Amino acid sequence: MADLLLALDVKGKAEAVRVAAACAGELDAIKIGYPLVLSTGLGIVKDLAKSEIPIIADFKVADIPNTNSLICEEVFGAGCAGIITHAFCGSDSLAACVDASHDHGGVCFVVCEMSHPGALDFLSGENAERMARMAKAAGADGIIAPATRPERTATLRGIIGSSMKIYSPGVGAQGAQPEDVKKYVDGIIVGRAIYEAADPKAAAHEFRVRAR
Ligand code: U5P
Repeated sequence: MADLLLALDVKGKAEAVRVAAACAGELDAIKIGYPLVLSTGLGIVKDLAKSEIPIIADFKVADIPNTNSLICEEVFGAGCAGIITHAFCGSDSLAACVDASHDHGGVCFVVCEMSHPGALDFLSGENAERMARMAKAAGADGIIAPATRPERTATLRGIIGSSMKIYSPGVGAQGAQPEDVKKYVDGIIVGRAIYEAADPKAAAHEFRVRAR
């Protein structure tokens, strides 16, 4: 049984609020990222707070420790409940993100293996497994692993164990189905297949039921 996270990659406050309101009651969290925040500013977090579900900032943080901490301060100061970071900058950069998240009462998820085909160049295989081990050692709350490669997500689950969460993108527009990964993960992340649907609430409802 997996939660449903909406990847709200729309542009502008009006569209974001429209989709979030339409999906009310069907979502367990909303994931925001650069497309939305660059078009609206971080104030969008307060605008989405009416949804009364956690807002997770997918900023795939990838910098030196001090900069990572400063980014976390802004994200959690804006009202986000969680942040998604990269791990490839190394254990000190990752620790800065995890620690800053926890200092602000938030959670930190770590990208280990990405869902798109190009992930096979760097963000997969042994690199992903090393990053999963690093995420566990850093005390991260969870990892991001691909619904498009369920066998890889199963492998990463084996590395982190059951005490950390896995959120999994790639369901819908990228071709994966909820049934592919739901037994390995705590949440599926769905974007276009919900926010581009003629009836986003119905689409969200269907994904939520299928993820259960
Ligand atoms: N995302 C991925 N794959 C990853 C990590 C994150 O797709 O490995 C994010 C995308 O940035 C997007 C969402 O926000 O998950 C998937 O959207 P969609 O393909 O369902 O539209």
